[in-house]
Amino acid sequence: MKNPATLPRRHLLTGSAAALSALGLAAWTRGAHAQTEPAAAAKPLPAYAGWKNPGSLIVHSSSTLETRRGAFGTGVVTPSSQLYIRNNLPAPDAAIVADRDAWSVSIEGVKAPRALTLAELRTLGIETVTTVLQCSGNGRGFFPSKPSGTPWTVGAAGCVVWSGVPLRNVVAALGGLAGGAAYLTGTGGEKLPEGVDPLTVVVERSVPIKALDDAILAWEMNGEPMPLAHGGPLRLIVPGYQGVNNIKYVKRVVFGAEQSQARIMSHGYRMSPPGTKAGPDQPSVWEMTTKSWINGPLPEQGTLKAGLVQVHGVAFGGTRGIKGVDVSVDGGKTWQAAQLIGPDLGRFAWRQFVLPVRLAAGSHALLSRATDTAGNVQPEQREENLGGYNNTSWRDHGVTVVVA
Ligand SMILES: Nc1nc2c(c(=O)[nH]1)N[C@H]1C(S)=C(S)[C@@H](COP(=O)(O)O)O[C@H]1N2
Ligand SMILES: [Mo]
Repeated sequence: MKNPATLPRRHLLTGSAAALSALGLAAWTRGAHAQTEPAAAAKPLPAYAGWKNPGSLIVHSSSTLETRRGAFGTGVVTPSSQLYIRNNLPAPDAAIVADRDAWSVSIEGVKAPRALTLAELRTLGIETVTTVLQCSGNGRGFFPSKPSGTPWTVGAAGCVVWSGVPLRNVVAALGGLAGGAAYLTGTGGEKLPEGVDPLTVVVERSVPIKALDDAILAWEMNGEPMPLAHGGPLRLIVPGYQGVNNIKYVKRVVFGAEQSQARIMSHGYRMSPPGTKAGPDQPSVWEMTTKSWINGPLPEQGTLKAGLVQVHGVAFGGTRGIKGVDVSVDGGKTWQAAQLIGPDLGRFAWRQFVLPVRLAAGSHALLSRATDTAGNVQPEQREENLGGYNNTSWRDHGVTVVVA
């Protein structure tokens, strides 16, 4: 990938997200599996993700790859080769994963602040947690208002197993919190373009301090060393929180009284109602809320044979587990309870569900509606907002199949 620092100043002066994604787009390189791609004018995988399975992914740009709905399958864990990618800045050079143990993260806002290497972190504890990683813009493609940003439908999400050290162990090893901490802030280790105010481009996010109970500094993903494309060597995982809060290549963690002043925190990723301006007074995208969708059968399978069909999909509740999922095969007129299929990998993971139904010839609108363990029911309508964030509408996520 081209180093942004070497790019013409003309681009850098704007410092806008559009200019940066233009930089990413210029960096197309043919991925390892590109030859096996269907003849369609699909964009090839970018080099840093060349190891992914191109048939399972929609390549929107070199920094936005979406899992195909039909690729989710019915196992709980999303294979790394099929997991979506979202980078706000070009991914760092692979040199940062050459010596993983040498990576260091500075911890501030504790009694004895200092930098720790990954080798040291490995001595402080190990925990494994399965979480839904979902971009807050997942489902943006269903907004009729066409908000700017990637028009993801359902595939900017996956269910992933992370291993690392609980952040609270690290805090304890450094003498405990210094006091007055209301937020936990993580900073990404990307090289920032020169000639722009770092605060306008740095990926730095704050979450409420209660997230410290579950947060981990992870060096493994789905049983392998954290891939560079997903934040290796080290990633901050905040279980149950929207994707952007899970900082890749994390190089700094601060416990403090204030939220980050970075633009991605103060103005980006805010739930701003139509007619307002995005800004610090609007709610930030933090905990995910209850959501589900159907992954099969799908219209792209063509006309289905009349008879028994297994309607299946995924459901999750952010920081809460799933109590149940109802499925409708008549556009929401009537609902039936689906079965949750195992294994249950905990409250931050998604559950797969299935409803066996007999479908007669005709067109059938299939819908799913999840309820979490706190009794929150997935809503029918999306919450309109400027950024197209947090679309959990069951109506939007339905599919229509034709049976003959
Ligand atoms: N350092 C860093 N962390 C980041 C980002 C980024 O651009 N840089 N993107 C965020 C966003 S918006 C999302 S949705 C997730 C995407 O994670 P993935 O690419 O591993 O799927 O990472 C988050 N963490
Ligand atoms: Mo995201």
